[in-house]
Amino acid sequence: MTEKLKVLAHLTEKNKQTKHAILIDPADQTPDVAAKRCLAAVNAGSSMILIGGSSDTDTKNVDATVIAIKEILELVIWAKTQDSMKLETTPVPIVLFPQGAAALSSSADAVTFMMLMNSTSPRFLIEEQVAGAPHIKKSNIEPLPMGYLVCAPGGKVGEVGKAKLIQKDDIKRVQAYALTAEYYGFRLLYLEAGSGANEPVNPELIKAAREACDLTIIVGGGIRDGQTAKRAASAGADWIITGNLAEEYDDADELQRVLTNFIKDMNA
Ligand code: 1GP
Repeated sequence: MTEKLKVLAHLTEKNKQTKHAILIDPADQTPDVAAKRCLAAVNAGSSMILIGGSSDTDTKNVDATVIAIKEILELVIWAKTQDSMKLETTPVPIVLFPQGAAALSSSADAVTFMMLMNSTSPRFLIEEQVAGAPHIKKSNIEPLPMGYLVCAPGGKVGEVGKAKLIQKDDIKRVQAYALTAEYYGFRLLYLEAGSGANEPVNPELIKAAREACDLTIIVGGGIRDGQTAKRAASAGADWIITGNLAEEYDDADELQRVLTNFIKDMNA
């Protein structure tokens, strides 16, 4: 991913099919295990790897995880093409989804440069971003301008991020946030229910956001099967993120099968 804005173009590409991304929390698995899970996801058809977590991540474990994933994906590409000149990049971008400025890695392709729009704390609205921006510039990774909205139940990220949660029936509010995100110039809008949520984002909220703005809509939190993903996709999600799902599988072949079916069902 050497050209400017290449990852943003990949994320915002107009596509009838909803895409899947796997979220890896470096605090939950070793870099080696993370790399094997990512390989299974890419083989299953996932289109992006997100790296992040809301606690216990720092530059050291994020960096080690990104490097291990890059290595395993490059090896596979090399084995397929037998052409080391094509090793410059991996086709599936590795994107940081940081809890704050302290969890950045210069080895990634891009970073979601996000405002937790419904936070009540200046730290998540602007301060972490100001602290991280010079590091992003220095590492030459691509910033992806994103509005991040935590919806009920919200989980840990809602608590840590001091979010005034978007409730299931807050249709007008989610629309106002979606418009605000567009007017700020963000290109992506992430509707988050919280990792491990017992209920995903209400599809009605996704639909409302879709109608209110032209942004690329990303949805995650509590999505564990293709049917649930399909409901979010039909409501207007361009990307579906799953984190916990992959952590349930230690066997890479089994994970690949599960994710292959997930992606198939999502777009059925
Ligand atoms: C969390 O939306 C993601 O930021 C993924 O959530 O772990 O519940 O899939 P899950």
